[in-house]
Amino acid sequence: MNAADIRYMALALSLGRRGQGACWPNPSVGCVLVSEGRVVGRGWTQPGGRPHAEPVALAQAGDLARGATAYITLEPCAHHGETPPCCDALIAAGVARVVAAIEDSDPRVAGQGFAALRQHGISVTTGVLADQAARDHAGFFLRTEQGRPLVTLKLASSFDGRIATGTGQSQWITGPQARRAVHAMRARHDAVMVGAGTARADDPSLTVRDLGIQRQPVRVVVSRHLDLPLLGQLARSAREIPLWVCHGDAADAERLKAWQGMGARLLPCAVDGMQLDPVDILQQLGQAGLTRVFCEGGSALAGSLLAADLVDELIGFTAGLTIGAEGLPAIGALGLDRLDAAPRFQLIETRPVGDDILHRWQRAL
Ligand code: AOF
Ligand code: ZN
Repeated sequence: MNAADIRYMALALSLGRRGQGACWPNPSVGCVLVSEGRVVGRGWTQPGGRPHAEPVALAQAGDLARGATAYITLEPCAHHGETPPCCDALIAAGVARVVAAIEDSDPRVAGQGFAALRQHGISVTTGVLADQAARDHAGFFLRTEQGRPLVTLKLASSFDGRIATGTGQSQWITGPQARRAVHAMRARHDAVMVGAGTARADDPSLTVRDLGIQRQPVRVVVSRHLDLPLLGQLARSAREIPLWVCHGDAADAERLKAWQGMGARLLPCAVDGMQLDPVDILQQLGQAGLTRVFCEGGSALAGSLLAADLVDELIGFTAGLTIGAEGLPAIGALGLDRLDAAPRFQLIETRPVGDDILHRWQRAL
């Protein structure tokens, strides 16, 4: 590993991030081909998950791929899926060296990609910027290893952590720049998820607007009884943009039929006490293919995910206003007595966004 390896891998990682939110259930991989100190090919996993990153970069490089070094953010695949193995494509193109960030956890690949390359005399270096790659591919790894997607929990609140007044007024606590930043964050996730209370109170559309993206994230509403207005924004747009509803077994059959008729996909989930089991919600979403879910509250769903230790990244937008104790707290009850049992996160970023403060926190890996 040398300084150039790190520089080109950083470039490959930034390309890979471009596909986040658009490739599920596949990981969004980046690939850079370098020949004689010059970048001759760049690729990332295409919308829908195919083609993979490597054939895109190889097609760009053409004959210049012969003898080149390939920087790839994930071990190249070795399996015959819907496309031929990327290993075979790298071998056939005459690539001399492969630098990969991290091994693929898909059992169809899991080390076999590296082995195949080495068998063909290609020099393989692994582990370059592996920590960053583990973060970027965390959703894919969580799904293949634990069956659930990565969860980012975003909350926009007052200085004192409230998301509405006592009378339920919530629009708008944070400013237009923060809302725009939220749209960009939605676009980097496979799905946007809210609880039923938020869907009723805000009547959100949960779409990405004004960013010119090709593929809208799936909208997920968690509603045990499916008691949501059929004339709301979500229901009205269910034919154009996927809308999935997680519900319990006690949900009224007529309502289930009505939502299905509107174009929603129903995901029955296990009930745990008074609420849907957050572990099962995420398992169902994982089974349906999601790798990265952006949860925008409300307080009950946020509390239930946090209490079950299912939040991987916390994003706060904090506004310079105070609402007071009558207001609705951003996070519902966690049932904690002891501070040492409180979910703790590491600060990774803080910056002003318009008149608000953005802060991002990650679960320790
Ligand atoms: C790569 N480069 O850009 C991606 C890879 O269903 P398939 O046939 O498209 O294969 C999906 C698997 O391929 C996925 O589970 C992961 O192991 C790998 N993804 N591999 O070499 C890529 N997206
Ligand atoms: Zn591949």
